[in-house]
Amino acid sequence: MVLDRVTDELISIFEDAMRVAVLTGAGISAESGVPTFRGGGGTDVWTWRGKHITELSSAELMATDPALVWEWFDYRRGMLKSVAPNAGHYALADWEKRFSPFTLITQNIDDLHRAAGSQNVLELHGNIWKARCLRCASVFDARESPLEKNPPTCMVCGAAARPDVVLFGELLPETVFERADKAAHQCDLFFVIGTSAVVYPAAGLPISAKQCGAKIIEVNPELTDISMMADYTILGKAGEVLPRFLRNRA
Ligand code: BJW
Ligand code: ZN
Repeated sequence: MVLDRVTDELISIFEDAMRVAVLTGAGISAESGVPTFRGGGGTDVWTWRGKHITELSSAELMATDPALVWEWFDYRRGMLKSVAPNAGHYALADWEKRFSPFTLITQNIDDLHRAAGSQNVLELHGNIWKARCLRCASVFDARESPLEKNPPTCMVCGAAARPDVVLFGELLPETVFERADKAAHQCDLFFVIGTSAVVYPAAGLPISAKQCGAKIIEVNPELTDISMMADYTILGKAGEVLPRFLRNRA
């Protein structure tokens, strides 16, 4: 069912839910001024030096030109350091206090959920403010922007490091995905927020949840591949729609 607002029926479903899982994508950060990857909702598509995201954020480019990959991420870090969470991020941080279990799964690497106060965030595609050593695999905070040295070096062994993000053609962190998949299988309400739902395996999570009997609520200004199977699609912006689930905040 496609809706243009949060109805009383939806609020009842929300209030009666026991186990809630949420998958977010780039759209939730759009109202903070972060461009999405594939556009939608009137937001700009990310382009950089005329190259496409599948080329820039790829395992292949990491293997052939790691300095360029760092430049691309350095450019994005420069943009992200001045953005703040929006009402959508803050609403989800409130939801976390209300449900147990509550699982927040994000494809975003921008750290804005944590900045909004969410305590437990499953970052499927990593975190742009972390680096991973190419030799010893240590993961460490790398918040310096712009980078002083390209590539940054490992704080443990001194070898070159890479951004701790999951590029196209790379595997997701196994334990993180397992926890997300478990939550999708066990929840009774699953929200899909601000994602075009075309990148796998993340896009498979709402499908698993549906197969296990969960209700699916999508929040997106546009219809997506998930809309056909969602029980409800609310056509709207995350920052406007999500706070409305908490009656006293509407
Ligand atoms: C709003 C809004 C507002 C706007 N409010 N909403 C099956 C078939 C074919 C291919 C594959 C397959 N399974 C796997 C693959 C390969 C590939 C894949 O899925 N490709 C597809 C494109 C077809 N997957 C992978 O490579 C993954 N790895 C993998 O599967 O490993 C196994 C393997 C190993 C070796 C070879 C092959 C497979 C890894 C994928 C990692 C993706 N990483 C990226 C980059 C991260 C680093 C970086 O940031 O640079 O993650 S890609 C990019 O897309 C980024 C995002 O997290 C991800 C998802 O995008 P998202 O969040 O959905 O954003 P958009 O822009 O697409 O959508 C925004 C939405 O917001 C829109 O709908 C708007 O309408 C909406 N919106 N304003 C609410 N205010
Ligand atoms: Zn190291």
